[in-house]
Amino acid sequence: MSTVQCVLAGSAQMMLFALSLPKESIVVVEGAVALLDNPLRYTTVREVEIQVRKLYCISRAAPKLPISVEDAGRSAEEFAKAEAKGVPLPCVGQDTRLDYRVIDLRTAAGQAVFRVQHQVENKFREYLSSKDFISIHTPKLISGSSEGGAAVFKLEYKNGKCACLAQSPQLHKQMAICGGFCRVFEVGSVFRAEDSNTHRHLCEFVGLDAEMEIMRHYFEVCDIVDGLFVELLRHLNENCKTELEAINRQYPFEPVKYLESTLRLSYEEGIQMLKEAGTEIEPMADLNTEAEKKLGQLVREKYDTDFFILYRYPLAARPFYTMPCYDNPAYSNSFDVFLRGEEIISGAQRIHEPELLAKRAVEHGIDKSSIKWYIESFRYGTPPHGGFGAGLERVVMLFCGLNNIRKASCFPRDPQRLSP
Ligand code: ATP
Ligand code: AMO
Repeated sequence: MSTVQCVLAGSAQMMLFALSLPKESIVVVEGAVALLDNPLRYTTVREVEIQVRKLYCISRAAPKLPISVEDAGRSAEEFAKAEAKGVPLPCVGQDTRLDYRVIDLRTAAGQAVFRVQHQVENKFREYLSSKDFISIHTPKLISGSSEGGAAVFKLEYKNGKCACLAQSPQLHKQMAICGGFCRVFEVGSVFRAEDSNTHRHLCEFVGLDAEMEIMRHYFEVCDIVDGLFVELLRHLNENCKTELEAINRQYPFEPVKYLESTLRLSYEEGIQMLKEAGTEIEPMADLNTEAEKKLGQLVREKYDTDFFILYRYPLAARPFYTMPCYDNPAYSNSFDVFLRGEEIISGAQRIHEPELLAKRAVEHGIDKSSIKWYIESFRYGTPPHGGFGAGLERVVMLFCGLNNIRKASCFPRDPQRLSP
């Protein structure tokens, strides 16, 4: 989207008509394009203006809009200047923006965030396709929970049956491997009923998932993540300069620091770094948000990167389908990936042995009859395999340094919001 100045060069009647048009009305103009001697500071097309001879209104906006694009799109610099002058500008709150999302999305930053998101999704597909992954589509209505836990939306299905909205494509992406596809990926909706009123949790998000056969070690999955994300970060920096500038004007952020070969730290090394920095930490539990942030900060100081892989998590902190480490089953063949001190990806090798899988499901309190079809799939011969899942909105939020995942979702769904 770009902005160009239009100068009315027609009749007085046309001027009056133009003045009667409310802001945000859709018009078609006809006129001459003129080169400008003094490029305009306030338009994005700076070299030219249109001298309008004819003006047609295609869609008239309401005379009074609930929020204005100008207010919703003010830059951090404008706010700072107004503050310094002692006349603070009105600030459009997050909920108001989301209530009137179609107006909020018209701001330069609103447009830019979703163009970046488009690039992330495209790169994910393109990179994995180039590595022989094929795209699949798994069902979103399933008979049991795919990640375990209570965070699942249940609904009435047909013939007295109850269905769950898939919390991830986990079970079916693994079953695609059982089905003889060596490498698959999916871009699809994921539903989580968790009551997480945080800056980084949604009830519905877009999952970027992949699953692959592995030959020797689950680091083969980490290698794919590494190659994909290093290429993605480079691609976004090179190809989204205008978008990143627009976002930066409204929501200032530092560019992401990353290494050409992604840093891999073991969970134990991570815990050690946290302990040495004086953070109290339970060594065999998952990292809480605060510990993740702290570790991100320590890694940045020591290794000069905002992007790293933390592997070999305690088994107790991982879902039931995660493969325990062969040398010490208290740990697992799993990893998380962090960007600016927050998790953007989870991945692991999976258990491909049905008895162990059933045992682990029961230990996690999962009714194994609800996922019998999944466990049975491993009785017919399955290669060792692993994969990973990222949240599209979370990747965009953290890459762009946004403070809230709702800014990276066109129409976010959270525990409080089911519309627009
Ligand atoms: P994953 O599902 O892979 O773990 P995630 O980033 O959503 O991905 P969670 O396990 O949901 O991770 O949460 C990680 C941490 O985030 C938790 O340990 C907790 O500290 C914090 N967290 C999650 N939900 C909430 C919440 N509703 N309120 C406050 N903090 C939360
Ligand atoms: P996990 O539950 O960690 O793993 O989810 C994978 C990634 O999805 C994103 N994410 C979310 N984004 C927005 N709102 C949420 N409520 C939310 N929850 C998770 C995060 C997270 O890293 N099946 C495994 C993946 C795998 O092992 O292949 C899974 O779903 O970016």
